Amino acid sequence: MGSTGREAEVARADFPDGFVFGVATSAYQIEGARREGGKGDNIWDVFTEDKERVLDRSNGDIAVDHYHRYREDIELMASLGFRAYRFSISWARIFPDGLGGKVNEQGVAFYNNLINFMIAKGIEPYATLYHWDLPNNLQKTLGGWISEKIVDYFALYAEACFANFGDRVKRWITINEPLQTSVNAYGIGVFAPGGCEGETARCYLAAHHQILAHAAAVDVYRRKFKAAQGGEVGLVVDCEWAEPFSEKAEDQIAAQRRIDFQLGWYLDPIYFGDYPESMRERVGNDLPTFSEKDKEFIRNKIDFVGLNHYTSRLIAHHQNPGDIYFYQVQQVERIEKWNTGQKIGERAASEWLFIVPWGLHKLLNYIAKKYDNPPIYITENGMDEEDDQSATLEQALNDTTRVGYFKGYLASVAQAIKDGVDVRGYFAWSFLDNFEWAMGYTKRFGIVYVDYKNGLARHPKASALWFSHFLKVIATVCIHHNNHRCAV
Ligand code: GBH
Repeated sequence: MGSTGREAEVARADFPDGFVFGVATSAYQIEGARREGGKGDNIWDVFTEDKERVLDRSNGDIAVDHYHRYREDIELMASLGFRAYRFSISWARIFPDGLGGKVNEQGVAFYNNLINFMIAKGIEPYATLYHWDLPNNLQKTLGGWISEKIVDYFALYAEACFANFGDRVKRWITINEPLQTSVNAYGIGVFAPGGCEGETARCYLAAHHQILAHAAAVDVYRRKFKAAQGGEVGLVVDCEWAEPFSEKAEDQIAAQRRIDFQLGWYLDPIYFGDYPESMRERVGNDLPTFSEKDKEFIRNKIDFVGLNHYTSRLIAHHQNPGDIYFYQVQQVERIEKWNTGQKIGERAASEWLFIVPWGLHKLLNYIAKKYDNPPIYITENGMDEEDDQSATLEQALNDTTRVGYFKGYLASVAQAIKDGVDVRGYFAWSFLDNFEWAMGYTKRFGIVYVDYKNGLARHPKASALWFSHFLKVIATVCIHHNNHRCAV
């Protein structure tokens, strides 16, 4: 299928020797074991107790049971040829009440086992500290990311992780997609802890404190761990490419504004010391201000940009857009088709996900130009299919559209590298089918199929096998030519 008509061709040799290929997951989406190992409740545990919150009324209590099956999962990952794994640490396993008083040794032991096993199998750990699963106690007692106090609690948690795992983990990500926590969690409320309709200021506060918390964690790392451990700390932002709907100046400006409200919101403060001007203009007093001290503190507190990217949209200027206040503030309209009726790309299962490989090429060039060519890791990229209860296993494993998706997007990354963009790695989302937040288990993002009806058995899909082939071709060639540059 594929949106470009003809499928892109791409090979491992189109990427530099040291380029990292991995897969990504997050704790709440795969681990399960909600009440095991001394873990405390997090906001998703509590949010999903209200069955109406999730499309299939499910939750992550068991998820895909990775907590008990991590060895099998890592072995499969290694056998497919992946050499890096981006996973997230569950805050409430380390500090069950979030307060940072005393680490939960069982939680530390779980991640020690996971990391040690990974390394034994030749897989480099990329650890995310926060992928949306805030200890519920911090929500209950402080209001979570709405409170400025969260910054100190996050720094304590980050420090505990650096201290316990940093001898082996050299690539850290502080926060996954702060945009989603701001807009979908504290703003609109489709994600935990659930929002508060009408109180738009909440989402800007949640963003503000995430930026400060990120910087505080990087600060701890640089002061106390960097010299001995020698690792790097980045932030993962998510951004769609915003393609102007027309040549009209107002559409061009709207598309830029859309990127400001997704990417600039988080990266501008860190690289330039303040929010984008377009946000200040539109949001006004709801947008918090950074003190001079804050500005100084957050400036350049980042070693690499992690980019989660899935899709692109046509963006037009709009005077009176739809019903969601966040877009009212932006005053942009997101469109799926050009005037010709041609769609921007085929749709995946999720309503928001169109297959637009060229959008990634444009976005990577945009980031390089805007932020002075920082090191970039693509920390998530992928697509989903519907959980089809009537499909046979054989049909479910034959994910040819996803193979086309990866080929197209990887070719786009290779092109950006040729343009001079400093992209260092790529992680497919996701290794396993998993709990897709408000969509529950109705959407499957995995390159490995999880059979929910038969003991959660894992079966690699065609895309996993395609990746395996893609990754191993060069290894064979290198060994053959005894080319030391390629020897890993
Ligand atoms: C990523 O977010 C997440 O990091 C990851 O955990 C997740 O599994 C993956 O995407 C796939 O979704 O239509 O109102 O439900 C990507 C950004 C944020 C895009 C939520 C889609 C859906 C909002 N996504 N958004 S809604």
